[in-house]
Amino acid sequence: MKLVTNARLAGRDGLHDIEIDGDRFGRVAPAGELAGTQPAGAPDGPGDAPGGPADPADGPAGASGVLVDAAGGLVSPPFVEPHVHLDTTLTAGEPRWNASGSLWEGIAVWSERKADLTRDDVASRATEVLRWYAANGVLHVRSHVDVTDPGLVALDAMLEVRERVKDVIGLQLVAFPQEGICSFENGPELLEEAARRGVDAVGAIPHFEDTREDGVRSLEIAFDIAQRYGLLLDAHCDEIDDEQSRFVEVLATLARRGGLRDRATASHTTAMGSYNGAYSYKLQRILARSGINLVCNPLANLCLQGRFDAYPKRRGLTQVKEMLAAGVNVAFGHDDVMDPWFPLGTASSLQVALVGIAAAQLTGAAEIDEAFAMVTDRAARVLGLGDGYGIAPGRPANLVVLPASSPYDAVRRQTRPSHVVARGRIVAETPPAVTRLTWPGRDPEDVDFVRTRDR
Ligand code: 17E
Ligand code: FE2
Repeated sequence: MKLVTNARLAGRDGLHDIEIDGDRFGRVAPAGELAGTQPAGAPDGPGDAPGGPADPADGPAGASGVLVDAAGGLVSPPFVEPHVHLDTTLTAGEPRWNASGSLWEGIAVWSERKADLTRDDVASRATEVLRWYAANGVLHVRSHVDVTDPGLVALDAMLEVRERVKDVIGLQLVAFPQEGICSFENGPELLEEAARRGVDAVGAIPHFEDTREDGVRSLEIAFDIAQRYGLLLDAHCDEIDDEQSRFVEVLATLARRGGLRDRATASHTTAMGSYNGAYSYKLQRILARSGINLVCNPLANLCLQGRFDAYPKRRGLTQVKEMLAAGVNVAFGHDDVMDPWFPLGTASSLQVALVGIAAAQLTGAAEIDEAFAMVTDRAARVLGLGDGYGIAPGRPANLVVLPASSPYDAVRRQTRPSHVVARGRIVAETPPAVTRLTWPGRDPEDVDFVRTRDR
């Protein structure tokens, strides 16, 4: 039995100790109450760096060992990435830069790059970014994989990667028909072959199909495959600044009538940024009744959308605030790390949350907490993790220790986790960064961006 001690937990007063029994959580109790532990001296303040792993020589003899002393830092279930493309990652500029910055040019550039794919190329880029995710405390990742490739090269590579990383990261794969289902040669057959080879979810891209009818048909095909193979569904849906792109109502209705409900997700849904008030209101009800999830990808879509507008230029994002208020589960995703659609990123969920807050205007105190939930609990719901997620007895022992006093503080100061624990083992450690300020005429002092009053 090991312990994470002196943890600040969201929604609970005071500090707690958390038992870890092998790769599972045991009991959670107020600090010092579990057998063999001692309450640490009161931590000095929220900005203090957590200390652990404790020197074994410090531990009480014969008692449970301290795996990490969180020293009053925020301990959270790990971050969850609900939407990224790991087969395209780290290809920005190959074979050429996306000069217009539009989604459409991105798809054309990727189509050129796709011709050169090998299994090693895909696996090594995806693995590198998964290392970044783990270092940032993101231990569950849903990746789309382009299956509009007669050789399914990326798919086979990603199936192998999913197996190789499973001791640290739970990776879900979505068969994503980037160039269409109905509008691509053998599109339906490739999608079904991907289901047969073992993806977790089926995708679609109705707004990219040649006709509106093909768009509807493509969703019917995707739902049919998902249902026959017992898979989740996650479609790129209405990723266009066209107020007439309304496939999300079709997706939600198929999910409700077919019973897939919260096992279905509509990603991007950027046309919502252009819907009129009357239709938006009607849509809120359709989506809430269906139980589907939405994933908004603010980094990518703030950049991709509005490219064909003069001023005023539209934003092109999911109606995050309104859909949350209507009771729809909405999460924030990264979408891209350095590829033809978005050239930046370090696979950090806190960076996504910060940009999401600015993009969706989630600036109320409760809304900032909600944005943190959108890269943790809400994203876990998108993946359908159920009791495979969260700090509670019997669940997989995955957590992050953030040197922060609250989710608000973690988002604002963009604190990387001091410790990441996966399946009961420490897999990443980040020592605190210290900036020394030497103001002319004053003694040097350290600046950690914690508000003096919060110390
Ligand atoms: N493909 C697509 O259709 N949309 C995106 N945002 C990305 C790939 C990243
Ligand atoms: Fe995407």
